[in-house]
Amino acid sequence: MSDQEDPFTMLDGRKNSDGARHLADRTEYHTPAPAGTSAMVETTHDVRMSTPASICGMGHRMKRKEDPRFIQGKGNYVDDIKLPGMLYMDIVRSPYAHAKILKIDASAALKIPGVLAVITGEDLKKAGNLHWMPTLMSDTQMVLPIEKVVYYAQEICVVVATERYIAADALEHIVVDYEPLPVVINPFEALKDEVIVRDDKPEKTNHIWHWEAGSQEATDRVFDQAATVVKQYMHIPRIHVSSIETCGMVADYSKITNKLRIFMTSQAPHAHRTVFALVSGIPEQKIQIISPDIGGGFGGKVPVYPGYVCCAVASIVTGRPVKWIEDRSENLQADSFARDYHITAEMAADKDGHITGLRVRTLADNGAADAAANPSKFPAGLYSIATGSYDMQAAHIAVDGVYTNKPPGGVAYRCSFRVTEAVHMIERMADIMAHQLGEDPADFRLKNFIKPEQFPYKSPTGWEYDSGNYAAALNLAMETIDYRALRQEQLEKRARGELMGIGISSFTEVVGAGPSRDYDILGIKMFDSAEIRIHPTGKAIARFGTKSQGQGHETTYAQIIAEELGLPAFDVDVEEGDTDTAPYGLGTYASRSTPTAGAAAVMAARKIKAKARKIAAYLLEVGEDDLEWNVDRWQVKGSPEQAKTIQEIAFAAYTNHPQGMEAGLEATDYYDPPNLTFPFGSYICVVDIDKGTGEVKIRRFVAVDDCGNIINPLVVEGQIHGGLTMGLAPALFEEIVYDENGTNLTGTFADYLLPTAVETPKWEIGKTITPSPHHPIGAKGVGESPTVGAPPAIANAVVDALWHLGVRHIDIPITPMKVWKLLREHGVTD
Ligand code: MCN
Ligand code: CUM
Repeated sequence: MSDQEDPFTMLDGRKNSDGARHLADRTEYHTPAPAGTSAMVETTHDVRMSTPASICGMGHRMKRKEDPRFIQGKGNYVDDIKLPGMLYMDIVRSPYAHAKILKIDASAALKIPGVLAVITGEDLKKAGNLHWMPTLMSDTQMVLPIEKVVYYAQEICVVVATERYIAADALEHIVVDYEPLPVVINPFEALKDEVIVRDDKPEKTNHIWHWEAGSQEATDRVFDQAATVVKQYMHIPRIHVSSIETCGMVADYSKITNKLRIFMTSQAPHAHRTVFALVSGIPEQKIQIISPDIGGGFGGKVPVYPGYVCCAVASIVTGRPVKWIEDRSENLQADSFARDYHITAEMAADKDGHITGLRVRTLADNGAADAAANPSKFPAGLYSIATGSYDMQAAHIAVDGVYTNKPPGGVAYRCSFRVTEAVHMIERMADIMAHQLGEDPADFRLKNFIKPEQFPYKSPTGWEYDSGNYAAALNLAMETIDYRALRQEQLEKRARGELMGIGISSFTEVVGAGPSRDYDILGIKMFDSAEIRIHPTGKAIARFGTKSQGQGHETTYAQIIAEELGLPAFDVDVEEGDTDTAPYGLGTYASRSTPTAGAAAVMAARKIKAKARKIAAYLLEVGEDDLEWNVDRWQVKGSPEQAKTIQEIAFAAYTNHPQGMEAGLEATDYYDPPNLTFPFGSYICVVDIDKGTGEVKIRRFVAVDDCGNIINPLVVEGQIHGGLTMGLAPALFEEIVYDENGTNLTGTFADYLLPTAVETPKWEIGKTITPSPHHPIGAKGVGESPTVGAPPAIANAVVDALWHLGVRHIDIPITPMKVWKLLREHGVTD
């Protein structure tokens, strides 16, 4: 699509179709911070550390407690679960993206020795309308189809057999008669409603919803008065989470106890249990979901996919444990798809080069169901953070969702609920504006940043940013990379005809949902939880409503408790993921664990500390007010030799506690954050472009991140290294491509490119620390920041190298072929 064409005119005047969620009430998006949050927060480079190494509280570079089992191959993943009498399930998938199903003939398959059952959509319907399931966005999705298929590789029916190979072989003996239907893949075409993807719905339209944030009137006014306006269409393509572990389940239904025990690759086991209970009618206490070790989630293991439901049903039908493990190409073709936003953005600036306004129209290609993982009131997630790190008067963001014949998309890919798309757009627009004005992109940003004294900052789309110091992060990145010298070098190279570019991304992230008044998933409020139990000998177990997929929670939660109670982190075991034992929580995604469950750990520890004080006062025969806390003990003010350590107090809690007090030393906290946290960073990328091949070589990449106070710098650095590589991937390599029939052309890793260590540059990382004023230990989330921040730094660097030739924009992934063609179009040869 050319830059001049505005494809969004076809959306003009579109209203919500009946039945779609209407979300135009802008007040819903406001997330005011609580009264009393401090305005200015000091930024430093130092990690706070207040406990000795023997305790390993916050700030210590403790090695991850979980790693000995992972690096020795002793992890316990779903596919490691083997139960007596276990059966195996495999799935017949559609070769068509859109077709009527005329007949499914399983008779030959059922004759194969070892095949015990074939389950179809009709069977699920008879079992209580289980052929449909709700998506996280309150849409519906077929579990198994009865009338027609709506995407390539869609689940048609499942085979259950005594061995995995028998199940796989039996698939070929199931005969399905299809009648192909016209396919719609392009979302703009889909808006014409010539082919209806979801004719199960009364509305008979592919348009799903319309959503807005900010003020259109105020934005129009600002644009009318602007000195400069830039406009750009961009596409952020569909990509796919490629965790080392694919999705899978072992379902174990017992006819004796009537209990359904499920081992599942789930980022949100409690939420999944509730949804399973509501949809199936099985009493919730009879469902136990266990998320064992997970080999990477990255958002792809938030939704429920049809395979999970079929596996659970297969166990109920056969009365035996059933295992289902996706293979790599199934995973790459059928689920875990993210992004696919078509964006037209306009930015306005005044005569001094101050940004005044932003206008954004977006078409969200959701595929055949709106199965995005977003909070319920936010069909486009937190995309309205789109004004980013810049202070401006007005903004208006409009998004429309549409169905196409692709697998359900919009899932998540280390994205913070659509913040990746927003950050890519605003950081590209900032660069385009700077170049258009002839200003240096760094100076342009420094001029337009929200200033430290403006926090808490109210954005024109209704957010209240908790804290930030954007200039500090960018200045540090510029110093580290020697920005001014690079600009000089670029001029010299350009004079010699060499192509070198410098790209900046100064992003603002938003993570940590709740607050529960605004954030829920299918009505379940987004808080999170921690439960701490200290045993008589002073050792502890802590359980959480979140679920690590590799983020190191077993270590970092223990460090939070160590910080608060002085119990050595090695003495605190952390458990997550078993719904029978962990307190209820919403799971791990959207970098929410630290802002929510991490805060819950602090609050639970403080409840314990308060009880410990009472016990210490009793043991020391003093008043509670005479005591003060010192690292790991309550001591008498002015005579520190009179003290009781947390271990002594724990022993007394079971052996010698005051009369009238409950025994034991434990506490639970359900933490509902007052606001989200707003981590940020500034990344600078230097690229050299090979004129002969179009290859982009990343020469340097400096990343300065700010996630507030840091619990474990080693873990945070690991998150940033991995996250940056996951940001490099969509910038240069990854894209799911469908042909006009809706067939996935990138269904193997030969076609769907992932960066390896060879393609990955040396990440140079740094930090500033601007604590969150409302989080009890001043921490913000960090898990997704680098993946959100990196792609525009790389894209900006490439365009920066080519701007003088007349190149204004390149869509990601920036492949050598795209660059090579652009160079030729702009008259550059070798
Ligand atoms: N941390 C810290 N100090 C801070 C912030 C975080 O020490 N100020 C630590 C935390 O204690 C935690 C880790 O960093 O151990 C990440 O914390 P947080 O930012 O709260 O994010 P979550 O734990 O909620 O993890 C979710 C996030 C998301 S949404 C994706 S997607 C992603 C990511 O984490 N998926 C991952 N990182 C991943 N890393 C691995 N190895 N595997 C995945 O699937
Ligand atoms: Cu947006 S991917 Mo993470 O939220 O699991």
